Amino acid sequence: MSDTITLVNPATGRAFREIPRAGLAEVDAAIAGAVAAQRAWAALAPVARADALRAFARVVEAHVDELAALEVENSGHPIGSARWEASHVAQVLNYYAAAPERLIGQQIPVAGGLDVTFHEPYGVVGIIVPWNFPMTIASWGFVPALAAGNAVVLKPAELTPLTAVRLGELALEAGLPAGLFQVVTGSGSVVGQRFVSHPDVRKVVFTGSTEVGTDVAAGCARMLKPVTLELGGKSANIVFADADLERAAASAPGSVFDNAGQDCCARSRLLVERSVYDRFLELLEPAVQAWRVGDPASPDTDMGPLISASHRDTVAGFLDDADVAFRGAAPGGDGFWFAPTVVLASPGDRIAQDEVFGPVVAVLPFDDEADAIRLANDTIYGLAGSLWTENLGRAVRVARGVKSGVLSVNSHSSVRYATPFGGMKASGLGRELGPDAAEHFTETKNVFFATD
Ligand code: TXE
Repeated sequence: MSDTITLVNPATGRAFREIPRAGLAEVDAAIAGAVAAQRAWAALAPVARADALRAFARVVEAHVDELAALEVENSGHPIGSARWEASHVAQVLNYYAAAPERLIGQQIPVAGGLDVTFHEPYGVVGIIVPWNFPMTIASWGFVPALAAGNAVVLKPAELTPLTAVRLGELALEAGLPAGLFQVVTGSGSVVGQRFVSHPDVRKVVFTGSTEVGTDVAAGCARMLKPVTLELGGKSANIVFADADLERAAASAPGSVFDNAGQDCCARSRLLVERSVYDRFLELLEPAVQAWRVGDPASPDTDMGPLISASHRDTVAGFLDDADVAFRGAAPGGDGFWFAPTVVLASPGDRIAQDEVFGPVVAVLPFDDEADAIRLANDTIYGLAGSLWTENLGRAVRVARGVKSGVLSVNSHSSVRYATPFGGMKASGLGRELGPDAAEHFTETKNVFFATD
């Protein structure tokens, strides 16, 4: 295996940078440094850790444009999205900067003494990040982990390491102690696996494919190591006949084509009540045509290229036997472009079951509320979903009936740092973000003080 990784700009297809591919010795050295740094970090006063995270947030805020430009070049994200992602990292830091002073245990009434609980950090946390949202997904792990008193070693995806590497440098610039937050670039089978097998990494957070995530969980089980998994999705966007159809159609392209569909929350199945199915497709077509695919550096762009040539081949393979209703436009040239595509599907079709991770939506009709819930639940996944209706009772019933971790009524919101995020079924284990995330990076210790 080469000792470097070649980075390619997905909008041009051209290689632009080599980065190191760490070997086992380097990973082990990073973990050893993290063990030492964690002891000192956990011993700091809570307010000192809070101040350090706030300082880190301010440095990230000052580098939003630089981080965004790196993501445009490395990942092909549209500049507007990339700026949002970089700002989001600063917001996550600000939000969890409150956590060190609020990791409040309990005082439990017992006979003969005083009983209290403490939220103890695990020690070193290993975080494995995919290529689709390199900055934001990294921050959902490393920020609450640090806030809870842990050290972090983080492995970005081979294809998209640049923003994570820069965040590691910015942490040092902000005054975080050396060794506390380290970014190690390399392959999943070496660096990622070492997080699983190394006894000093006491918790693993993995975001990526369901297949690899299952192996990571099995490896962590052998080490009795807790693991958080954020995996694939095949989320449904359910449109009832009583919905505001114009609004639902106008927002549908963004719900699945954002980030070129390379989003675990992509609403890649569009379930439409049969009585408005034809009308809805008529409204959807102009919205898809208006979706602007092009140069990610342009502020007018809605969607950039796919991440790699091989991923484009995989996405294209889904159209081999598909019934394409209509497509949007995409540029030609050497980038990994793919036009947004709307496919008519039946429930058992591969396009209606498997995660495409590209700008392809499968449209399926349903007959009534019960049928909509049944179809929405008819995949192995359960990450996100949306439903559109003006009927409040129906909104409540369907939101409770769909087995997904994150649902949204009359909108497509999935991620807010203040609310919990994560999947059911094959979409994952555990939750990130929200008020409790820092606690998820601690274990409870119970201490009894005898008074008699
Ligand atoms: O994911 P992998 P890939 C889905 C999506 C995509 C497919 C493949 O359908 O097309 O997965 O993407 C590290 N031990 N999603 O190949 O391989 C790897 O280096 C430890 C959906 O990129 O799962 C990278 O850092 N780590 C998903 C991370 O795991 C290992 C987001 C993810 O890589 C490892 C990404 C190993 N044995 C992909 N092998 C979503 N829904 O958000 C690899 N890695």
